[in-house]
Parts: sequence; structure tokens; C-alpha cells
Amino acid sequence: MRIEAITLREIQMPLVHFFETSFGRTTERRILLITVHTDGPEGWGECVAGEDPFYSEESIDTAWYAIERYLGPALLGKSVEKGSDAPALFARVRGHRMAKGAVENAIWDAEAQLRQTPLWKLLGGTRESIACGVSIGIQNSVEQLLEKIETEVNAGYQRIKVKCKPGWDVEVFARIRERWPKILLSCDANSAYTLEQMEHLKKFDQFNLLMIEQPLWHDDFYFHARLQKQLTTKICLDEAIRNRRDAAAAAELGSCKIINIKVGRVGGLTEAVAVHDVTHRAGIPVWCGGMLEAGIGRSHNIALSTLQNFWLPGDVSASKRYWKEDVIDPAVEVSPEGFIKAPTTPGRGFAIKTELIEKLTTRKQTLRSGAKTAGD
Ligand code: OSB
Ligand code: MG
Repeated sequence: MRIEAITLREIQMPLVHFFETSFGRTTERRILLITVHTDGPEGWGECVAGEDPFYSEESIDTAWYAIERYLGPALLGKSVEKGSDAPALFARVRGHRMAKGAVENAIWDAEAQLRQTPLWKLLGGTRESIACGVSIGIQNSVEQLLEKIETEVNAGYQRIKVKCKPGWDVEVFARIRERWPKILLSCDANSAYTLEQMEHLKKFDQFNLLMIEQPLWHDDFYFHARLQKQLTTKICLDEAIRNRRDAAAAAELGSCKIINIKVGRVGGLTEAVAVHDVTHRAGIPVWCGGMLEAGIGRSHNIALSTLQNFWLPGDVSASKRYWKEDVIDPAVEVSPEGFIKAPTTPGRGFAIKTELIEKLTTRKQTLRSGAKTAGD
């Protein structure tokens, strides 16, 4: 496939309900979408970087910069056979993994269309449906949180994850367990604690949580290993795992017993599959995390989740939990038993609602082959 042009566009979409983590509250998403125009199919990718550099160093604006200046020019005019050819072309650029992932995943989408196969099969997926959980943000009151949990339990979701931080943890877990002693329940701290709170974190053990996600620093393995020795609750790393080497290191050090794979956080589908393979060999179960994606990102998450080692319910949930109208057709739906069916059509398996996307677009730029590569 010859890469003829790459379109960057920003769309803005209000969330149906605010989403709050230990690092802040989001009410509206600014999302960077990428279209890779080849001499064959057109591939789409979604950049999962947030509006601000609070989850990781990247934001929608740093991703735009990295793609416009470096990643786009590294691809334009080139012939690439497959999505997995992209990392080598991007290797010169350090970091900017969410930016890289957005472009690489669009090539995977184009490749799958060209080969007339669903993306999930191209990735080596074997599951025809994926198990779904939900991530529920910090609310204004515990009552509001309990109501939200009730809605999601009734909708069939197989695992409930609640965001936590100092002041919104053990009392909240106690109220949840009082009402639902048996549900699969986990928590996500997004790095809200330090080792000085070890005694406090030990109190989490009484609630039979499936895991505690990224309790300590976003870039740490060593102190998580120290903490894991003190807890019976399994630690799951999210932020800290950037690639397959991190996953291997975390497994060897005992920093965690579960890993959350996010396609964007590890730099695209090629690395996500590699992290999957490393964890599978190490006996560490994985699940697919989410970043409040619109439909295109959601479709890539679904494809990844069909791989064998994704046996824990992930954070990939129905479009309607976040959006009044999603940008793909059909929207992502979850069965009453809590599963999403892998699509059967080629590529990402969900059509793009181009008119809606056009309406939501607030800026757009097309890079064409022949442009100069920054740094050359
Ligand atoms: O840590 O998993 C996280 C959303 C934004 C940033 C970080 C995280 C999250 C979520 C949302 O938990 C999961 C979803 O998209 O449903
Ligand atoms: Mg997380």
C-alpha cells in the first residue's frame, strides 16, 4: 500500500456523564482522529491521548505535533505492506506512543480491509466475543456511585471497577460490598498513593477486590513490587507498562499479578500484541483498558481483546455509556450477559459515520506525500 496522504482531525464530543479520576474530571472530549489514505483502502485510527498531560505525558496537542512534524512525513510516499511495518519507520522518534499508535492502527485497519479479513483475525484473535466490565468514575456522592453500579450490574457487565483516591476508598468499598458482597469488584487509583500509605492500602485487602490498579507512581516498578509483597489483593499495572520489556520486567520483579493493556499507551497494535505474548508466557493475565474512546478506538480495543490471554473482563463497554451518538455504525453494544461480539466484516468492522464526523470537526489538516521530513 502506498501512503498518499494522512488526515488529522480534531472532533469534540460531550460525554453523557462526567468522568472523574484521581487526576481530574472530564466533561467533554477533544479527540484526534487519523485517516491514512493509501492507493487502496482508507484506514482510520483514534489517538487516545487526553486533553491534558495528566494520565501520561501526551496530550491531543503533543500528538498532533508529533504526527504533523515527524510521524506523517516518515510514512508519506512510502509503500508499507502491513500495520506492523510502522514501528520501524517511527523508531527514530522517542516516546509519543499514543500518537504513533493512532497512525499505526489506521494502517492495520487498511491492511485488514485489503486482505478482506476482520482486524481481530489479522491480529491473531481467537475469541468471537469479549467479556466486558465497566470503569466508574468518582461521583459527587456515594449514593450516586451506588446508583451507577446498580445500572451497570443490571445491564449485565461482568466486572465493576471504581476509581479511588485518598478520601474516596475504604468507606466507599465498604458501602459497595454491603450491597453487593459477591460481584467482581476492582479499583483504580491512577497513582494516587505513596508507600507512606502502606498501612492504609493494606485495609483494601478486606474487600475481596479482584485487583488494585496502579496504586503508586505512574512510572514505577520497584516500589509496586515492595507493595505487592505486603498485600493479598493483586496489583494491576496500567500507566507503568509502556512496552513488552516493561511487562517482562514487571513480571520478573513481582510488581504486579495482572496487566492492563491499552493499545495507545504501548504505541499501537503491534506492541500491544507483543505485550500480550510476553504476559501470556509469564502467566500474567491481561485485560484491555479504555481511555474514554469514541467508536474507532473502541473498535480497535475490541479487536485486541479477542486474543487468547485477555480472559479477564476489560474496560471496553457500550458506546451509549459515553456518547449520545457514536461515530461508528453500528454503535458498540453489549449483550445482557455482558459480552461484545467481534464483528464479521473486514477491517475494523464498524462503518465510519463521515457526515457526523464532519459536523463534529473543529480542525483538520491533510499531509500529502512530497512534504519535507522534519529533521532531515
Ligand atoms: O486508568 O483506566 C484508566 C479513563 C481515562 C484515563 C485513564 C483511565 C480511564 C478509565 C476509563 O478507566 C475506561 C473506559 O474508557 O471506559
Ligand atoms: Mg487505569
